[in-house]
Amino acid sequence: MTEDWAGAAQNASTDGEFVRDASYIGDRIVASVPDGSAPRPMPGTDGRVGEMLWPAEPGRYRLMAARACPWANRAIIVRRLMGLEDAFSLSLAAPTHDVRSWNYAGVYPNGVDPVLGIPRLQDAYFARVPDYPRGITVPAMVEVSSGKVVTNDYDQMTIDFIREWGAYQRAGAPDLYPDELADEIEDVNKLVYPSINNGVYRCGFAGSQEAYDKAYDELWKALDVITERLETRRYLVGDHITLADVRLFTTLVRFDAVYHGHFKCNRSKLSEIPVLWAYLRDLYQTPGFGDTIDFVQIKQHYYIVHAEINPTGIVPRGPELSGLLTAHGREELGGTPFGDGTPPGPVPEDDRPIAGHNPLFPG
Ligand SMILES: N[C@@H](CCC(=O)N[C@@H](CS)C(=O)NCC(=O)O)C(=O)O
Repeated sequence: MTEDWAGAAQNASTDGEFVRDASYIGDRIVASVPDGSAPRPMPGTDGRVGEMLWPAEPGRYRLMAARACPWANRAIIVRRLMGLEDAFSLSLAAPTHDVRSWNYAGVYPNGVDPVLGIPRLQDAYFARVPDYPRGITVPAMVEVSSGKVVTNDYDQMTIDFIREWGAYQRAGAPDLYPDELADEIEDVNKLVYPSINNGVYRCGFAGSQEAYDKAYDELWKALDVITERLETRRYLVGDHITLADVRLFTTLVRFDAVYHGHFKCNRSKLSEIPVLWAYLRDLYQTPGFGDTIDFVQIKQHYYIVHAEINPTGIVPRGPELSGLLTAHGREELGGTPFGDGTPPGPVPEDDRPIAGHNPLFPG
């Protein structure tokens, strides 16, 4: 495990390939927990961490996130699209951190999360599992009353926001994971997750030229496939936004600002690929997507926390990103962003990215 730059969530194999630690506190928060009071072990298990069901209850949990992180960004976007702001609150960690991972210095009064009263996210992990040995990662759902992490499984968490919190979603929330499209959404993910979402990390954290070359080739091959798919269709799956678009968006939106340079994903910038650049602008301008982004925090996080890759810690000023707001013309491809649903309303003031950190919120 590498402990020097970002805690323990990353690993490298002997041939220099970046290997992501994908094990989680994988409890789930679900619409109803069978017989009786929660939490209860899932049927057929002995109740080890990662196998409990918790009930979806407004006010019971807090989403621990950070603007910088693409995996947390998914949870922030889905919470907003589904209108779950009143169901669970949002905590946003500072963009940079040391080996003890995410903290609240400079973000909340006295550097303490105002609801949980903790200075570091690790306190919620240790409350659940003393000496928790893995990465202290965002996103995580924490039970407010006990201060314990319930789950940090970013992917299951977002699916559960969509499927299990229905009673608390806003009227007009889109179905981001329709039954009839779920298989296709997961098929797309078989390419997007390893080669693009994780692919950029595999380029950036490669420990050998061979590992980097392989990751780079896979990334660009996958981006070419996705470009071709998006040439004739407005969205990745079906004719409105789905979880597939959310998953891809959080990587694409960071691409020119971070992955192109910092992670050496530099065959070209996204802004030089007309189809992908238009797709990104389309999503960016869709309520719930671009309005969750803080480019300053994103750049600070990657360029400062990854001291191994960027020892000077200098954060680049560019790129100029106001082009994200230009017309994209993708309406012509048909489809409507929210299908039978409606867009979310304006971002609640407390959840708004800092003015000047996003072209949608000029300083
Ligand atoms: N760990 C999850 C995704 C979440 C994740 O990696 N979050 C990163 C930030 S983008 C994190 O919290 N890193 C802090 C740490 O490892 O200490 C996975 O790899 O599947």
